[in-house]
Amino acid sequence: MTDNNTLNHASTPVELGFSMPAEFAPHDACWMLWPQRPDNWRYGAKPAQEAFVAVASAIAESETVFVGVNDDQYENARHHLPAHIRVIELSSNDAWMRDVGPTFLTHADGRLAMVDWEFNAWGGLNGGLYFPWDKDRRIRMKIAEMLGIERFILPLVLEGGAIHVDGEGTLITTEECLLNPNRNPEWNKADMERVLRGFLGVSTIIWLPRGCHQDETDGHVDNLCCFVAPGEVALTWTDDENDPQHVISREAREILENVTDAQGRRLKVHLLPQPGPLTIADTEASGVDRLSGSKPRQPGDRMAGSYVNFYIGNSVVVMPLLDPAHDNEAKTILEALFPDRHVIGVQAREILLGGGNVHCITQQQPKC
Ligand code: KQY
Repeated sequence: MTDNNTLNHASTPVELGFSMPAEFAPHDACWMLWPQRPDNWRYGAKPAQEAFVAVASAIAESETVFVGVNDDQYENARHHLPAHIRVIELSSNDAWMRDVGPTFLTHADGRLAMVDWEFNAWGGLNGGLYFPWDKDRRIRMKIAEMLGIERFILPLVLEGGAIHVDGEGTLITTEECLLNPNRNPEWNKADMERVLRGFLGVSTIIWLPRGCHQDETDGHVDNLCCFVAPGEVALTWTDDENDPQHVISREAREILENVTDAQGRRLKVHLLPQPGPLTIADTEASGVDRLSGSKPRQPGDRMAGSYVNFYIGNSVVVMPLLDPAHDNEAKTILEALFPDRHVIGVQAREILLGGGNVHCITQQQPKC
């Protein structure tokens, strides 16, 4: 296997024939991590572990699921996860595989590769969510070793949840995240577009201004908006003009309805109702250890709950259940958007309490 830093090479992954497929293209597997840190997950992560088991089990209905676990939790994870889920020792600082895992690339000749971005725990020492993040930074390299695939190293801070692609040349992201000074202060927008084109095989980049209100990732697009098919996106939505999310979703909708994608199509925008608004309860905040260097959880804080944060598997869609007042409506919409897949709702408030949701804790490995 080559340790291939393409910045020092003549060819980019795209020049070599690689590109990033859409999430709705066929998968070989899904990768996850096991939650355990008590300063992010309440009660020693026991309730979150139950939710992760439910997500892994739902995804495993249609693809192989690997769950990476720190050694001190290995036996516990192996005990709680069903036998057909592949539990491997893989050290991490937390459990956000979307962000610390590989961005996989495929080649028409059947090869799989990955982009290994830089990672700084969502903002480094300038607003990042924990310190250190050294184990997280080694995850992509270890997965490349396990799979024996090429790893294109790119020293651009980017988390997987910050981008969505349609596999036909279009990428969606947010300025709030990618252009945030706590990620890549030395990169301008044009530099960034150049490397995204060269590494992912996209030609059209749609920049939305901001992600969801109070999203602690600095506005990951995967909580706001995602592709559900070529030329079609889902967007989190509230009609309540007094809710700060309304203006964020409205400005995104205006952009999405007026852009042309890489194939020259106008996008069809499907609206998913926003759950809640959801806030952290006293009993939930009090279950989280207070340690210096990690983000405190305060009672009453608004959480960035969104039904857009779902995972598209081979024959399932795994969606977060977050609010009995809106869960059924959101599920019905997703069922109409994915008529060939079984939409499975998973109780996901415990994942949201940790700062993300189903999409953030999963990473698909495409079929080659
Ligand atoms: O939403 C994500 N992609 C990750 C959230 C990280 C939260 C860490 N507390």
